[in-house]
Amino acid sequence: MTDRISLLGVRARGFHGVLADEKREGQDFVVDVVLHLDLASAGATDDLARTINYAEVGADVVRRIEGPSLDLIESLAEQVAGDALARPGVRDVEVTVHKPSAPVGVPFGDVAVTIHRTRAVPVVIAMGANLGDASRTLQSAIDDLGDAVQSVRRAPFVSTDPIGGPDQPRYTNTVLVARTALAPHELLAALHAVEARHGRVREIRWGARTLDLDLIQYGDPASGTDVVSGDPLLTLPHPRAHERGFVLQPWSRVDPGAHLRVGGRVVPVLDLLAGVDSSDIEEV
Ligand code: A4P
Ligand code: MG
Repeated sequence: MTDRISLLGVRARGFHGVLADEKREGQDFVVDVVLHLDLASAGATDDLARTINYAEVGADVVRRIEGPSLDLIESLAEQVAGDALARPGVRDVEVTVHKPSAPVGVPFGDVAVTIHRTRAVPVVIAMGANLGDASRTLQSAIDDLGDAVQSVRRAPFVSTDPIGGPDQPRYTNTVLVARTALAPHELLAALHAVEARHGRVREIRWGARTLDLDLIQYGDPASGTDVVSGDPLLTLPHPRAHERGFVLQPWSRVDPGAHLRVGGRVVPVLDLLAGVDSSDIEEV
């Protein structure tokens, strides 16, 4: 993706530096921020709500420059990058902090640090299949996810009784914990594309399928950074995950400390698992 918003040369007075003089007298800092995000829908709709308001980014930067004194401009750059990545849709950010009056001891034009940070949101994906060579399909689906996810860890494959739907073969299920730079709807689109590649058809609800990929959770409920959505096209967290042994059991194997938001509560996945019947679940 090449779309970006650049806000260059934001200047304010701050008190950052290692020397006592710098902390007392202060000096000007100049910050450049380059945000990488998808601007297509803002461009097509002319709607400010679908992009990032650069005035707000500028105000964040000034707040950080004028904020509590730091020793290093590296730390200031980290704070600015963290603020930018917390804005919806921002995948990547490049921040340069200039300190043109730094005590360098020789004549110089500018001194600056530049950092590049990528959003890496923790996500949980449940996988299921009960037609064809299910384990093989699941393994190749993980490979097909490609750049959509990073740092992927997979639970053991489990064989499970079908829940709901018509008479159908047992399922093979697993769970992935990973990180993504994609927005929730972009990640769901990537999951649907992988399902389609493996011949998924949607005819009967809860019917047999070559591959099912569900987004269980986006963000971390333990730190309150998870996305909660009642949108039927993408409900988060997944509305049935908390009662499904075929999700909870493998999830707890790959991440025993995991939590899931259930209504207003954030509950350890191991506690949820203890409350469901998982006697049908066998590792394969
Ligand atoms: N959708 C909304 N929220 C989400 C989400 N968080 N993740 C929408 C994924 N999709 C979400 O899904 C239907 C629509 O839900 C999608 O178009 C999407 O926009 P689907 O995958 O076409 O249909 P589905 O999987 O049949 O329905 P659903 O409601 O996701 O079913 P469940 O609850 O996932 O159950 N038994 C065993 N043992 N193992 C299984 O894996 N799976 C199911 C499916 C039933 N029984 C099972 C298993
Ligand atoms: Mg599904």
